[in-house]
Amino acid sequence: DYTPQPSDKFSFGLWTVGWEGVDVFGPASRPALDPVESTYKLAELGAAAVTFHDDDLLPEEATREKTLARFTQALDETGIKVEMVTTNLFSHPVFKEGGLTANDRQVRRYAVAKVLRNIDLAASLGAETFVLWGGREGAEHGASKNVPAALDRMKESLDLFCQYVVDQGYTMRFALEPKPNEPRGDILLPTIGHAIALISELEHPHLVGVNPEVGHEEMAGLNFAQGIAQALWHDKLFHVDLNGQHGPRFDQDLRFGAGNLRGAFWTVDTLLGAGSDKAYDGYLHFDYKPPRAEAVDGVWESARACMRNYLILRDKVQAFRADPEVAQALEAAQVGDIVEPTLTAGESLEDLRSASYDVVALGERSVAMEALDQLAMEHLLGVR
Ligand code: GLT
Ligand code: MN
Ligand code: MN
Repeated sequence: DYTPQPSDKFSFGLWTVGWEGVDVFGPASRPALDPVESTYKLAELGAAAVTFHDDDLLPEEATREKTLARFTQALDETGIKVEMVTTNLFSHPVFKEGGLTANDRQVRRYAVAKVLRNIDLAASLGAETFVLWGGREGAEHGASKNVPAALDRMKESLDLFCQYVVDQGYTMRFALEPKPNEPRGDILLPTIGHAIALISELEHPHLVGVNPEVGHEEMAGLNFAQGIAQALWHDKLFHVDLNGQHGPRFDQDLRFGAGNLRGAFWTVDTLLGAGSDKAYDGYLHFDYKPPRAEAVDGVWESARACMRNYLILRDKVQAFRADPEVAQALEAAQVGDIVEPTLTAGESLEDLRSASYDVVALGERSVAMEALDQLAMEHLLGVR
């Protein structure tokens, strides 16, 4: 059966189940949940870890110590880990024009201070990853943001955070979360590729990777599985936000498996290594929103479903990869041949240039990829 176990390493943002359904057209449709109670509930459902923004768990100074004590007690009692912590640099109006890259210098300094305080908290709870999602880092107007200077400020902040972690002897790593738009009209570091390119300009690039979210790449019309495959190739897939999305529209944050189901199949396949040696071994973190129409029962049903859908898809993917007919189809499609270098060691370019190529025959060759894909489809549809 598809009952999640802590060894599956499922993790949930406390803001996910805690979303009250506030949207641009209406107020909350559900009561606020106590994040400590949610931690017990997620443990009961089989999750291994939780994650949070400073403001999700500790919204005010007056109750900070008391809530932290209750929260750490919940961690002790359930065995739940805090694998990742992140900072809210987007809700308060102070961040309306950005946090780390706001034009206003005071805002930027306040944002850096808010992150630093939260890094200390993350370290004290043993979090391995610190996510930075820059939802307000961007613009609506062409002239309103000097993009190169904003990227300088992004780099400056990340360099400060990395140096701080090194100086404190913390072991956590940072993960940048790309998103193309929403809430800003256009957000800086809109895709996995943009984020990885920025990381290569940092002072401590080995401490910074990405936290791609399924829906965010799909909002940009991109293939999530291919995106995380490239992140894995760069050794930059430090974390992942799993959810569902129906193509390019507003950020839907559906439960994992909803929306683009075929995409979810290839996402799980890629996380498992897609038959190669580059697999993801971090936490499987769900960042979704239980639909506003649901009451509290639907919140827990959707959380359970995220994990269940992952386990079902893991089963399907493993069956696909173990199927002897799939092995033959992969062979027929020459999928394995691509690992062979185009120029053999010791060969010269002249060897390659002077060889003769039967271009007509090569142009007419079978690639047998529909047959391969149909096998995947049939595994997914449950008829194999
Ligand atoms: C916010 C956003 C998510 C990010 C979170 C981390 S906050 O809910 O929509 O995609 O992962 O800051
Ligand atoms: Mn999202
Ligand atoms: Mn996310």
